[in-house]
Amino acid sequence: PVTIRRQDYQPYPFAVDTVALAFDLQPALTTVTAELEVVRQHPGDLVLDGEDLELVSVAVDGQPLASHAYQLAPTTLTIPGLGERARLTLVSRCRPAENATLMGLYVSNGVFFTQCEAEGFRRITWFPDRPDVMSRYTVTLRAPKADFPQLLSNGNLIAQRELADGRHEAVWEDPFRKPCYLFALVAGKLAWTEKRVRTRSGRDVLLQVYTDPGNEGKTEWALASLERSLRWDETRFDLELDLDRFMIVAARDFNMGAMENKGLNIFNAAYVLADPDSATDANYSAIEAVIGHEYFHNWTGNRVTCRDWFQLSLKEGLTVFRDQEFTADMMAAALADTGLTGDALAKAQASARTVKRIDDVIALRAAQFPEDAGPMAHPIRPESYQEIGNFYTATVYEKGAEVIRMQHTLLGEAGFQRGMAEYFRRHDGQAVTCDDFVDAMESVYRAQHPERDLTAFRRWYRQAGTPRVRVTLAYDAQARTCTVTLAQHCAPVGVERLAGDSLHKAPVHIPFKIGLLDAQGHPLPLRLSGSDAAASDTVVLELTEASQHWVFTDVPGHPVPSLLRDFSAPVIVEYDYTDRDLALLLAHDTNAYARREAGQELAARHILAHASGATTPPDDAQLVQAWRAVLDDPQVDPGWRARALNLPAEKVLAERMSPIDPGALAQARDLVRARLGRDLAGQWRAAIDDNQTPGAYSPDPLSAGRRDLKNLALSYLLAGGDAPARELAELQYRDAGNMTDRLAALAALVNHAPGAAADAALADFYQRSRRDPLMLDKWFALQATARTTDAGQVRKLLAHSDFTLRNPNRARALVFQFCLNNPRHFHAADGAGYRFWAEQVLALDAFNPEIAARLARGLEQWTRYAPVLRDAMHAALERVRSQAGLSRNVTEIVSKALE
Ligand code: HT7
Ligand code: ZN
Repeated sequence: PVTIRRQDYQPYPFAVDTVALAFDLQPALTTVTAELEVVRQHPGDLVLDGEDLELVSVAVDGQPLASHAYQLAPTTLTIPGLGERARLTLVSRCRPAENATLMGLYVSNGVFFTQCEAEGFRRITWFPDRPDVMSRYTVTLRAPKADFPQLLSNGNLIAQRELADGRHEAVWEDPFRKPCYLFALVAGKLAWTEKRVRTRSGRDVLLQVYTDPGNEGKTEWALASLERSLRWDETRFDLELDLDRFMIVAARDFNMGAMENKGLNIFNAAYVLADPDSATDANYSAIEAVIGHEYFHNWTGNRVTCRDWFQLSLKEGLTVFRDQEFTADMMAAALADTGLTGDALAKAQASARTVKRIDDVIALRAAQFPEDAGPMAHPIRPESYQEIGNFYTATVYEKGAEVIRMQHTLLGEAGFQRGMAEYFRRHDGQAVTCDDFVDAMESVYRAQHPERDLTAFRRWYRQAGTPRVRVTLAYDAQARTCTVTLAQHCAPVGVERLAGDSLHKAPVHIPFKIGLLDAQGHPLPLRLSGSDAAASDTVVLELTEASQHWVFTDVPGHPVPSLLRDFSAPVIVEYDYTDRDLALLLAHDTNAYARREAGQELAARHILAHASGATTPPDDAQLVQAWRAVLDDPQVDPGWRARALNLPAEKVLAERMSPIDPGALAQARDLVRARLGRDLAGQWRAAIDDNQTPGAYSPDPLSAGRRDLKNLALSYLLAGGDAPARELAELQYRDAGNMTDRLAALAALVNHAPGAAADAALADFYQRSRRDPLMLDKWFALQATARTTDAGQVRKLLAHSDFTLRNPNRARALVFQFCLNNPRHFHAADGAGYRFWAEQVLALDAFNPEIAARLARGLEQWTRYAPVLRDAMHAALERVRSQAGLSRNVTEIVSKALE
């Protein structure tokens, strides 16, 4: 496979000013006529990309070209000898109904959809398929009206007419220049809901959400989320919708979450459709986040796009940061409608923001930290790739968002918004680089701090790996000072290891938020020696060198530090806390993020000690006591409490185990959970009683937090073997007024009380789900991750009449959930899980390489496991690698894993 390198970027020799596309849509064979106005910018041939296309004809300025006047290779069409300007007409054919890759033009449930990012447009027509070629598009769609009554594309509908033979035509014009990856069309039978709203500047715009007929009743939340997104971008970022019409269409078959095509977002139906009976609190929240994310791309991604795909984090990291902030603001805003006022409201809002931050960090640590330590490790701006589809990663997205968040921390909200305004002032309408973004931010940062710059900060874009920050405290009782030293280090990761000693990683700029507590847990006012800033209980230390120290004055006794508050940087902190320190922080830290973190560290120590089979097992009474204190604290809100009392995920714990022994880890976690369940049974019961949410369902964070806590309590009780709790779970399953409670009760029964009642509930859930694919996905996923489901049982589910590997959501629900989220059985010592994995990777790769490659990543950490598992994983990886005709996507993943 060819490796593409960032440093090899060359501008395209031509601008493509206008693109006129005409589609004769037929599922079996669609004809596309593309007319391109090209203008020379640099010397060179015109090379167009194309994949799985049948070329019908080529003409230049209306004159057909004979076949010897161009060169047709498997994936390129070269037209040499063009002058300054030319009008190209290219006619090609593709086969949408046969297209199972779900890239380019495809048919799902009888509806035509497109997916062009990253390189799908080349499956629709011959074109320079790269983001720095930006053009104005006019699109004509023709199709039989009875089967395809709605014909949608980007921008504004400018004409519609009936044609002969029952066909009709629609013409769309997008007023904005765009790269081809933002092109979209949808054609089919669709139902929709809509709302007209007025933008801040007084323009009336139409918001629409389309879905398969019969499901329009489930689009209310999506439409409301879209309107909230529009308002939020106006108020927080001063960015207004630039179109007259903004459409979202739900697709049942979709490779990812959603796609931000200009004015015509296409979404995985899982991120559009919701009602209380079929969607959980997590679904509601994810829908709002993804709708926000795609909407925010309209500016960060579409108005200003990427010069090349190495710059992907320019739009993705920034847009994830924006969607995270949107969700936090929406959670805070929703609390204002729950009857809370004054201080109580302010406290609940602060807590909701922390809960959001905790959830984002949990996701980062579970997915990105392992990625950053494995064979696919890459900087947020990768240096090379073989297949760009493999680089839509947690690093580019979530670590990318952390890198933006750090700039926000360094500049402050007002400074960051000034930087954003400067970025748009400089680059609106352009395809740019990550450096261009940091340049805009740096212009503000330097104005704020003339003696500083972002030189060290820029290294976050070039260096892979998670830095470790070692913290040491030196207390001087006589001088009443406490010296805090921070030292950073980042080990070589991924391909860097091949460079050995020659690799030098320079220090990065780390905003490190810190507080100090006294021995009773009170916050200490912080005064930094040499600074005239007023004392405060939190400061951000800016670490830019390998090691630096800061002296705090007037410190009355040896403090307990509260470190990396709010997770102010994507790093791993090393500090020698005692268990008592951790219990103190969990009981008293005023920073709710760091407070929870202390409890998680304490729990991790207990679980890891059990998993290591230590000769003197830890005394879990101490952990029980710390958990009891949180349960008994009347001050804290239920959503935070649920996050604080949940045990660290196995994936996160595995990062700290060497070699990883998933069986021992699962057992140890079970043991600790059962102990907490038993010893705190009274508290868990009280938590259930106190956190009922009667009345109409609302996904607001207070109600959702109560359900989180109540359902966590239920699972602890069942895990502890509490007999009456089984009945409680059965009743909750039967009487639940919403999907969150019903699914939680079912999960608790299946996982902690398997038997006739659990089986009956599972069967009942299946009956309720039969006509709703998203509910069926939940039914499959719950079983795929169950404590009792091994590879044999998954195979049985694979044969179920409702299972199909062709639908990505269904494949993710069963196959991915088992391989990625059921470590206990996936890593069975007999290797059955790995053999299953290899079969499924190969089966998927035969028709959908993007999805296959995501599953292929399931074994990339193989070298870190205990020897028996490692050997079996190695064999499975070799089996996949040796398959003839393997896609470029899967080849890149397995060969890097085996390197
Ligand atoms: N920008 C979108 C990326 C995307 C995608 C990439 C590869 C294959 C299929 C895809 N569907 C969507 C999603 C986003 O980040 O908003
Ligand atoms: Zn995105």
